Order: sequence, then structure tokens, then C-alpha cells
Amino acid sequence: MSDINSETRFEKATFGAGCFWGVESRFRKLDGVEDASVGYMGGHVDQPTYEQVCTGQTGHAEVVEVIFDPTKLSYRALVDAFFALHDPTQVDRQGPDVGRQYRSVIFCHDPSQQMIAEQAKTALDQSGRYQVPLATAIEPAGNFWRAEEYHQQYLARRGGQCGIG
Ligand code: MHO
Repeated sequence: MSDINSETRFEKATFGAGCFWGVESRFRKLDGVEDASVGYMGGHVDQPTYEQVCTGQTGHAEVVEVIFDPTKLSYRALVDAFFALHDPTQVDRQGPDVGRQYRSVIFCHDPSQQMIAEQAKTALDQSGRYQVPLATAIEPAGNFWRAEEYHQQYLARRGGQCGIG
């Protein structure tokens, strides 16, 4: 989590917010995000493949692991950006992508992240922005299984938007 050779200490955050192609590309645009990778978390199969995760049967969510510089971007600001980049009221889907692998979820790496994520969720729930309660789950992080290389920076390399379905 920390950069050994400098005083900069980067931190890690992990989010599921639908198809990971678009989520990664949005996080990468934030000032203070140093790196982002796509992968799978929260399931019960080791080293899952994309095809396995697509079935919705492995329990994994498509996630983005964000490496950020907390002196430029606070975890709270990152969580707020996560909420803003998708519709957190949708249950087990995001837009055209339907299935538990597309659920809205914050995987926390320590108790401080857990507390901040819960505060941000409560604040958004109480803000009146949505008519229905947020579906976002807040859970301790598990294994991050990095997705196949062709999924990394997919939109930046291929251009365009997430496909339909
Ligand atoms: N409906 C999208 C899902 C891709 S995302 C990596 C597509 O197949 O284009 O799950």
C-alpha cells in the first residue's frame, strides 16, 4: 500500500459499480488516482475467469482496484466519486448489464475505510437525491483476482463505451 522509495504513501480502494471497463476509465480521470486495475472480488471460486464470472454463479463482482494518493484525494472524496459514477439504487445490475456480478459494492481494506464508506452512504441516503434506498453493499475486502489483460484499460485502448448487454 505504500511506496517504499518516497514519502508518498499511496492507498488502495476497491469498488464494484457495474461493467468494470467504464468504471476503471472514470476512476482513472480523477486527480489523485495513480493507478487502477480491473478484477473480481467477493466470490467463492479461486482465480475465476471472465467467462465464469459472467455466468453470475461464482459470486464475484466485477471490481476496480484504485491506487490513490490520499494527499490529493481523500478516501471520502473517492467514495463520493464512486457513488456519482453509477446508479447505486440498482440491485444486481447496472444499466443494461444484469447479474450479481454488476452489483454496487464497496470492499473496504480497513476499519477506517468501512466507517467512511458507511458515513458517505448514510449521507447520500439522507440527501434526498434518490427516492429509494441505496443498494450498495459495504464489505471487507477479500482476494482481488486481477482480470485478464485484455480487460485492463479496455476503453482507453479500444475507444468507445461499454457495449449493451
Ligand atoms: N454488456 C457488456 C458487459 C461487459 S463488462 C466487462 C458487454 O459485453 O459489452 O461486463
